[in-house]
Amino acid sequence: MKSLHMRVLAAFFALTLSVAAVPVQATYYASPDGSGSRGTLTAPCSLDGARDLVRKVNQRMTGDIVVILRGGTYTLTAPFTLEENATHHDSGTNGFNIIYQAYPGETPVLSGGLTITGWTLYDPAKNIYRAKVPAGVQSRQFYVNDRRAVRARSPISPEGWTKTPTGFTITDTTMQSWGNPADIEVVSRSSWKHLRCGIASITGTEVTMKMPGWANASKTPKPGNPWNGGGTQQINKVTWLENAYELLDQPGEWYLDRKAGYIYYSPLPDDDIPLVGVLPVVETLLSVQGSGFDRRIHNIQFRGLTFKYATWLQPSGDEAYADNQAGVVWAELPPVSRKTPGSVSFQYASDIRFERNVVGHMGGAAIDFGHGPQKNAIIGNCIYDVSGNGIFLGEVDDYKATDPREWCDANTIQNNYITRVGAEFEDQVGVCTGYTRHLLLDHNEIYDTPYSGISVGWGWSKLGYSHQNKITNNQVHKYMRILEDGGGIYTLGNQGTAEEKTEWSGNYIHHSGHAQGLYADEGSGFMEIKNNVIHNVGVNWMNMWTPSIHDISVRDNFADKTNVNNKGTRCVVTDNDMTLKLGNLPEAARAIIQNAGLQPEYAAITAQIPLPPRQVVNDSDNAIVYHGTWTAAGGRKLGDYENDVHHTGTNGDTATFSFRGCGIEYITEFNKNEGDVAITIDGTLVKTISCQTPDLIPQKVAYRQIWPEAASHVIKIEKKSGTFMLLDAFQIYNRPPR
Ligand SMILES: [Ca+2]
Ligand SMILES: [Ca+2]
Repeated sequence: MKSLHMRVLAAFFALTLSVAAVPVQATYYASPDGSGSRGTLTAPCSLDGARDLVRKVNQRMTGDIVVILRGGTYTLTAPFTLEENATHHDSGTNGFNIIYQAYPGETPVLSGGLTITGWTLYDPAKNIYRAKVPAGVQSRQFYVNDRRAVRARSPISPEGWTKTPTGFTITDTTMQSWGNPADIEVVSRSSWKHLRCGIASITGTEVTMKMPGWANASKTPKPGNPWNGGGTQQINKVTWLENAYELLDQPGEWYLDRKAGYIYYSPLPDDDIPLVGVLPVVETLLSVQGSGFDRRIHNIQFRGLTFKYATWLQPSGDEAYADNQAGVVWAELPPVSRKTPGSVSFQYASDIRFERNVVGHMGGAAIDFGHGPQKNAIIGNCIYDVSGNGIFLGEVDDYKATDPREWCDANTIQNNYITRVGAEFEDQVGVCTGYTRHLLLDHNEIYDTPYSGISVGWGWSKLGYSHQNKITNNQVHKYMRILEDGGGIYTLGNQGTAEEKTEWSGNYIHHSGHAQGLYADEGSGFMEIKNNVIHNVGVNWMNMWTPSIHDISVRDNFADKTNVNNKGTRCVVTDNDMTLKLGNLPEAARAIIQNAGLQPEYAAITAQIPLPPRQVVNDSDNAIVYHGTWTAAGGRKLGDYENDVHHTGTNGDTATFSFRGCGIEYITEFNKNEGDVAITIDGTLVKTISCQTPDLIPQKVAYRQIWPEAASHVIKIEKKSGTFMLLDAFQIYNRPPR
């Protein structure tokens, strides 16, 4: 075993040296159960212990210092902290780096989660299980089988709620006797905003809300530029109620009774019993902090680390979640702008490299670089299942900064895979920046978001120092699934000068909800938008809706429709091909599509996301290959999965889907005008099924095949008869059903 380790290690260092050709001054080892102060391979220390060893030798560095983390879970009760201040100096020196990286072939996980076991069946009629949690534990998220559970909630749009200056009057007189009324949250969707505010008390039919959260969420502050545009959206209606035991009535819902110290959960059909859950209880997992623009933290790198399970508790308190836009909220009175914090947090940081890490199951934003970040590189990370933004770069309140030391400048965000962000706060996006200059935002893939994919800039106006950013070669798809008034790529505020413009090019934007493709919002100016491909988006492929948007050139793009909204000033839309057909792509469009998103050497990072027991792949997914005369039909309101299907009326048309798993389901509508569908698996015709029924049955599992082991397979469906064949979704089984 040891000799194998040594061989792996020798190969690893040979690689490190040959690639980097940088001398290594010292190497230390940490492990989850490490202790002491030797920090060797045979006697590793704790993570804090390794950092303390570095502190003794990093003031006059002669080479990089490497801290190697062995695999396993580092359970945190406080952030792992690196600092640059009067007391501690954790930066690299003399231009060398301090590198925290995974031991080759192993997976170190920094976790803020508390494992919850000891579940007993509490309410057999409702199938609700219960477990004890330590006194005082708080969280807003809970996971079973690596799957985010649903915080117990009401159905959408509960009846009988009427807004008042201090909250609501309600018609339900039983609510005042619920167990913990002061833990209930009102959740409201309002165009591009997602707002939350806690209930302070319920007396009879009078609901009083928490302050100052209610003041900021019920009448949106309107201080104008640079804080807010036409920001009139606010809590006017209740979209749903959340966080009461009385709302726990669906499989997959959970509730934490923090007063009594119990957590409740109703399992999904494929959860393992006995249950094992994880409750994130730490807000910040990694804290890398300088202490000012002249005392930055710098020259530290992180590679191959996994950060998992963090929470963010501010929305549970009196400040609530008074959304302004994209994860920036109003707090305090009079209101100030505040960012959703990152669980992986870098403040006053320069020359940081955060590369090939995994950040998942986060309760706020995943990664935040605040307070004048400069020359940092966020590269090749896999970011998934985040309550807030995937990456937040810069600040929204530094528009007055004229000192270049204070600017967010020259950062790189490249080849990151970012998916299922905004899981709790639906206004949050894949990558969000405040004011920023010389940003390279390139070759990222952003998939499955409730609002915009990328949001660059702030301020609704000419103010600020944003300048010459490059938003290039990104793929953004399945975005704007829930909210409205956003885009695949969205900018706010001025972005350059006539000589030095911001550029959007080579991006591939497709499959949105009710949304714009490309969206230059208020104040956006001095931009060149060229060579992008946009299809299957909800509204315009290019949106410049008001005269404050200025000096933008939109040319040589490809789109599948002619919808452009141009009310900007000196904005030119010309020489675009708006006749794009997916089945017959021009070579230039095909090249843009091929090139956009993750580069080949980063393609494998997507596989680091833990698979749920099952996974639905909607008919809109571009992994499904359609052959023939198919039509994508959205907004049918017939009970389809994600309210859409593909359909064809031509016998012999096919849809083919390659997947890895141990089971597959073909999900479609059954109806009277449908006929036979032939199912082929891995090239062999396995069955011909009839989809004809007298009455419509949506989301019908028409075919299911289960194998004992996961492997790669191809399923093909072919129309044989009837007026129509439909495809609503496929469902993959990642493990056999119980
Ligand atoms: Ca419920
Ligand atoms: Ca569907």
